[in-house]
Amino acid sequence: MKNLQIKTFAEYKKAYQKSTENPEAFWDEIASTFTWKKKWDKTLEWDFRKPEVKWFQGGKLNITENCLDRHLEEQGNKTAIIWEPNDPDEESRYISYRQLFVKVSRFANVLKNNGIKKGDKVCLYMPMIPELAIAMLACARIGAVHSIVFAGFSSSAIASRINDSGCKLLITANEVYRGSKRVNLKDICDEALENTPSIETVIVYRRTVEPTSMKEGRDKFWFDELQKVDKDCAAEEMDAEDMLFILYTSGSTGKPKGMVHTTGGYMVGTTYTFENVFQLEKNDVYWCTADIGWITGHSYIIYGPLAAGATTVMFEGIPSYPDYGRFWEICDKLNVTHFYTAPTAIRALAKQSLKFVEQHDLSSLKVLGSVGEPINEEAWHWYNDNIGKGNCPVVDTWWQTETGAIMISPVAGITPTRPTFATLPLPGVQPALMDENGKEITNLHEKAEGRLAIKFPWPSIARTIYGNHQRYKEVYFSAYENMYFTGDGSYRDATGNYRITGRVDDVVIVSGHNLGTATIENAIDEHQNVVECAVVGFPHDVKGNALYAYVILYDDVEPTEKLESEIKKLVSDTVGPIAKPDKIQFVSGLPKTRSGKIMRRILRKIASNDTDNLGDTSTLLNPEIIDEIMQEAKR
Ligand code: 6R9
Repeated sequence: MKNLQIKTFAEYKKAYQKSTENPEAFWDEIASTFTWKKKWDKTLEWDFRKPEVKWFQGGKLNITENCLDRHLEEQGNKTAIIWEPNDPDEESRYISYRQLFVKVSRFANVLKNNGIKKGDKVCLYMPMIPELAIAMLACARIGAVHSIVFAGFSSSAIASRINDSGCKLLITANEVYRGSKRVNLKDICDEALENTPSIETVIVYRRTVEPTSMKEGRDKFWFDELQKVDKDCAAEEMDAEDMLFILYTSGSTGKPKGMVHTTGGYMVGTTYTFENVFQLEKNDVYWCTADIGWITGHSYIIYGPLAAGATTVMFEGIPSYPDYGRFWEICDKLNVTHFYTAPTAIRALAKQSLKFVEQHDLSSLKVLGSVGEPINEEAWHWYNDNIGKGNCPVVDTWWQTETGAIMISPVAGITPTRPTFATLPLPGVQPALMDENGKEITNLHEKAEGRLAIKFPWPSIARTIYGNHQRYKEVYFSAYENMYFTGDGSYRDATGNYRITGRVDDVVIVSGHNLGTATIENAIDEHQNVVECAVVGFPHDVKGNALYAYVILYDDVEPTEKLESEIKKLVSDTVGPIAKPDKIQFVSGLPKTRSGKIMRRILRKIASNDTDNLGDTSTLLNPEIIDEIMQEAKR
């Protein structure tokens, strides 16, 4: 694989050109560097109109043989995962490729022993501990499909995800440490399990010594189960297009979308982009601070880095505990060379005294990465100057759960960076900037703004929405003919560099988490005193965006602070604490179009205190409501 790493700007250009002139030959060469049980017959078959995308058809493989087995001979003793606990006084764990291989194989046997077979769905609701990595790879080893639910989500969010894909088994931990807090995950699972008939077995890892409530016949302890099996587990033969995992992401309707990723293309896409964007060398230590519950953790803590044979850090805690120097302390302690985080974390840390940075030696750092939302100019410079000391290229990587792998990004040290720009598409990625008439803006030498689409398939594109191919077609393939629509707006400069300007749909990114406003509205509507509501995002210094809820109450209900906190709690309980609105304004009506649609554009402007030009309000049914809302807006 290493021989396919781009090493100069000229090589980047050459690779890019080849990838557009002959995408099949380009990806064939890359795919050939992996371990396949049988080579594929056909590189690509696609039709975005159906939509259908198939890569490496007929190829047989197991992704864990690529992440584990193939490294054993040459670097079995190399550290695969360094685990850093929440509490700095607890010991770090170093797991070599050989140890990880044994642990994964053994736990794969636990899954088998509990009746899990190829194609079965397994839900993981776990803290950031090595057992999460082990469990996900164990699923992949036997061809079971993992569906990881971020361990900050509520019981009803877990239940709906389990039910959507019909998971048979749930893996969780008794508790999780998060800063100074301890959260009982098992209790949250138990609540979810009241409404999840498909779950037959629950496997519980004991993260703490606290007593755990266990249901006879259903709940089993991780360690007890390990005692029952041996350590050898042959890797299941998977078709390149067999499902590897489902990961739920917010959409603009209430129901989250279960994005389906398949085995071969996802492996090739994540590994190729990992190696090229970050440019790791042999003894480097790579740390991505994302949670494995999100796509960034799937692709760039686990699959990409392990397939590339890298050392990947997993951190259990949060950036502010025990103090705001924790990230930098870890970089210093573990000699981190590559550090990949989100703008929301950078902004939060940039607000603190510089002494938290200066106390630690950051000289091991070589490359910095950013992902999850647009990075503003100030945060970019703070990161570049204070963390990178001006010596580390900042790779601003644009991509999505749906794209599986990085799409637009600098190649560290090789292609130019530019503050707030994700810059150029990686080889294999053919972006298209679309104007308001739905036409592609083809002149690459003139600056332009529009919506971002992709013209040609890449190997790690999600293949469908689980159980709802029609929705997949509507959301991604109906905005523009024969193109994938990203949902993002973008600006392109006269040298072809892209800057992503943000979502153009009803998804708001709060602290790097994608939240569908419809899901939150549904939660608020559940309150007995609420008639109707509308939720929008507004700019926030640290979180990037925060949520503003406009709520209509029944006539006989007094708007009180108590009611406000009840509504916040309701959102927190049904969606998760990250979805709690910062501001709630009680209103007597919402601006609506004649067809009954809430005009969120106006509500967004009011929430952002940007009311000089509200745009065209002539199509409103009730324009008078705007003055009322503006006068009482919460600033
Ligand atoms: C990987 C990930 C996807 C959305 C995406 C866009 C935003 C991600 C970005 C970025 C500007 C970047 N986004 N990376 N915006 N610059 N470098 O975050 O996936 O959680 O599915 O979010 O995040 O709006 O459409 P996901």
